[in-house]
Amino acid sequence: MPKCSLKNRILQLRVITCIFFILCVKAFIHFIITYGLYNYPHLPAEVLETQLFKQTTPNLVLQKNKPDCTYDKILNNPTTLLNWEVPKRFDDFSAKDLVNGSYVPAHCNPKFSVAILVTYRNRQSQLDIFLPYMHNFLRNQNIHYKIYLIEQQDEKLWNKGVLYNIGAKQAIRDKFPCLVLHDVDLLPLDAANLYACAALPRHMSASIDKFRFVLPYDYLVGGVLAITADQYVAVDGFSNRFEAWGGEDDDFSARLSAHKLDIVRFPREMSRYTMLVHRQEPKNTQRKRILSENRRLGDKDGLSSLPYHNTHVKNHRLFTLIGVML
Ligand code: NGS
Repeated sequence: MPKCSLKNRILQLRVITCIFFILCVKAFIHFIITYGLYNYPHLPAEVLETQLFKQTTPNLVLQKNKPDCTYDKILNNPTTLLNWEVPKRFDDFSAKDLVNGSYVPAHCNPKFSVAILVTYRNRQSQLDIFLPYMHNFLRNQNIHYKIYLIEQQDEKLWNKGVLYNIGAKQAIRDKFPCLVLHDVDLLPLDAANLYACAALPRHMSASIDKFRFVLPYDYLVGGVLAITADQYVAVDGFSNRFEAWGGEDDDFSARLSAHKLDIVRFPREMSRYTMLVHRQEPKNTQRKRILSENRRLGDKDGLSSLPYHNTHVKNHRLFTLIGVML
């Protein structure tokens, strides 16, 4: 009897050791995977400025008596905000120098014109933070920019792809060479995160506090993406087929990859964002099916086949509103 219980105890110990060993291996594999994405591949810090797409709108009058704006100080600015310091940066706000959501630096001629496209519905409390915060952030960057708020004004299912296509059409009509597609719940934390396009599509929100500052997967383009107007047109914009939450950004990523437009990112210390809390929107249960159908069909739906929608444009001091009825 005592012999048997010793045998049992040894057996038990082996089982516990085995479980412990398996858990350790699992934790190690998880660490390796997330470590890889924590230190995701990015453009080398020294060449960032050379990789940027320097172009302004043709209707921006550059003045001979002013110097060209410079960007090296901004790109090398180590200032970063901790997420709990965020309220300090929107409570203190003046709309100085803003016209219809746009801003042109007064003391120098900018090298970038950027249209910031924000798709939106029913998130007033986030918008009240986003607009002052972003204007405070962007007015420090020596860029010409304009914020477009593309609001879905009906109760139909949310369609972010259609809203982006409508916003992009307007920004391209206004001759913006660079588009930044921006979620309303994301705020940049690093002063060095210059809002400009690169030679290739640039995923800007690589490091979000909600994901413990880890990039969830390497082909993610959701959140904040800077893309030139020409590239947006070349991939035929977003699919118009994704309703409710999810999938449209992965489909856009597949379009980029089909056009051999690799995604680039800035280093992690320049790409941190905080996400404002909100409820999870209802998910599109069909998103995986549409994703795979779109891959089979090719780019037959997108910017060029955007169905007619009733839209109106209205200027506000902090943004230009594009109201959309789907
Ligand atoms: C993926 C979604 C994307 C989404 C990403 C991050 O799973 O649309 O999560 O979402 N793709 C599909 O569902 C196929 S987030 O947690 O930031 O809301 O952008």
